[in-house]
Amino acid sequence: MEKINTKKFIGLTNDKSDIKKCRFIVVPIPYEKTTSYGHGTKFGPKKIIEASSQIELWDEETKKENWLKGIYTSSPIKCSGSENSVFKNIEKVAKKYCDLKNKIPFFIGGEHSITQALTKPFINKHKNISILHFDAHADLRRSYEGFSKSHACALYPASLKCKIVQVGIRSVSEDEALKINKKNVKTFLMHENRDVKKLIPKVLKSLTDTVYITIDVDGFDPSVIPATGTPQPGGFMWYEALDLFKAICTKKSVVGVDIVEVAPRKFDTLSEFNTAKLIYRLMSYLC
Ligand SMILES: [Mn+2]
Repeated sequence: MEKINTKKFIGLTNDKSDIKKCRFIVVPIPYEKTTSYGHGTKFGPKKIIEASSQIELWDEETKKENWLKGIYTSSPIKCSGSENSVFKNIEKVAKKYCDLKNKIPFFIGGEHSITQALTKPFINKHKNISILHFDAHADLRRSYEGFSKSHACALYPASLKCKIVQVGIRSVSEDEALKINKKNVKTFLMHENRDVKKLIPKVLKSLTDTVYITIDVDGFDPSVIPATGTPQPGGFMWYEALDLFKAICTKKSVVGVDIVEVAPRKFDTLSEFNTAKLIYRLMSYLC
């Protein structure tokens, strides 16, 4: 194959990146407006895709060349203009890919607020969908710093419509504490669920059969992915998270994935490379 096109995920340039033949669609969404502490998530998609060209195409865990299933990388979604118009456009693009048969889109942020728009078409299409929410933060606020379309409110709208299963959570406001483990929201607080082997069956039981996965990279321990806007100590280590994701990807029907909140830093490629490797590994589990 030809190498390297740093604008396409894992540098694919041949017919394996044809949208008609591909199993996976990578959609860059460089949206950033409401980050409240560290900034730079709008550079996440570009840096993650650049870093992905350094991944070995033969996946050492699944022992396969999973890129052969085809990975199409779309051009980045335009994120300039009013918040409302950007969110409408993100929803429109998500619906387009949600409606394609036998393809799994991977949306790469950008800040977590985009999940509000991304999940809408999936919730509308799949009656019995649930969302796996991997994050340090509960993200269940109705609004934050005057914004309802805020990274801190990423899961609030979806929580009114479908089951949300939260893992990695270790930062919750008093108001959010009233919402966790009530109604649609099942929350596995990190400090109470330190043994991932015990956690996995509980998470599988809580999820429905059709699952959308939203991954805020701050769900990982900061030693795994340090470059993120609102870090919290004590998250998932690499293999703990992979064990969890592998169980979900192989036992559930995963219809869409988003990965958000990488805020790349100068002189550090760890976060974007590890995120790119995570995306390719999830694709491998889903093959
Ligand atoms: Mn978070």
